[in-house]
Amino acid sequence: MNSPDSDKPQASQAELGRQALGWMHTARFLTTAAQLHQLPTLEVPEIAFVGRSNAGKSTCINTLTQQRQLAYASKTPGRTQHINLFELGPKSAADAVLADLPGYGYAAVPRQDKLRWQRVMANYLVSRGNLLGITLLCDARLGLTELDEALLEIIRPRVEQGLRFLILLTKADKLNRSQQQKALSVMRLNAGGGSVQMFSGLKKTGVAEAALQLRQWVQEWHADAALSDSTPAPGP
Ligand SMILES: Nc1nc2c(ncn2[C@@H]2O[C@H](COP(=O)(O)OP(=O)(O)OP(=O)(O)O)[C@@H](O)[C@H]2O)c(=O)[nH]1
Ligand SMILES: [Mg+2]
Repeated sequence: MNSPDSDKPQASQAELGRQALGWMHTARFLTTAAQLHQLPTLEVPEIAFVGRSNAGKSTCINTLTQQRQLAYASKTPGRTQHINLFELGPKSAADAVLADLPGYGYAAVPRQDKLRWQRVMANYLVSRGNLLGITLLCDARLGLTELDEALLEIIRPRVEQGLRFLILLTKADKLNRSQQQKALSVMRLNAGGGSVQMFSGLKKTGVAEAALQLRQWVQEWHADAALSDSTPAPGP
């Protein structure tokens, strides 16, 4: 049976993509933290960008938000050394936060720092209360590396409990069409059913799709929150 809403004109996918990009463009710097306990406790849902050093996390955030220098992207691996938070939504009523995390696997980082950072990151992924979803960025030419797989193991229990999860294969511009298809198929097989898509900050591939996906997660979160606010507490 049709719902009454089905008579309303549906916004086209392109229009929804534009709305999602408009929302992304509201991003502004919130805060930075070297350690977990320095992060503010937030009520709004948070989406973390994780992946190997140099995978393109900061570039992805700049591309999605259409801001050239919001997150610090650099040719030198290991540039992002703090957790940087960016707020989205109306100025006086932020509705989501993006978290740019330092990358892992950069060989030139001293062993002690590497271990310290791996601990911070594992703790973040396991314990961050408002974490809604994770965007894992992998260089499309490299696919999943051992460290990415270690990360997948850390987050598996939370994904099973409903944590959203998206893999972006970055630097798609470095691959031709058939190489892209192959990289997608291999990753979909390895990711065991999770969403996987191509992304290029250079060619702007997959930008609206990724923005739409993240916006959908956040809209679902807010719809669930509104529902649980309006549901009366169970009686005695
Ligand atoms: N060709 C191409 N280069 C890219 C793309 N995205 C990022 N890069 C380049 O890759 C390098 C690393 O990008 P970043 O965005 O700083 O990577 P990151 O994952 O934030 O790195 P860390 O902060 O070290 O963990 C830079 O030289 C970027 O210009 C892309 O889509 N295409
Ligand atoms: Mg970075």
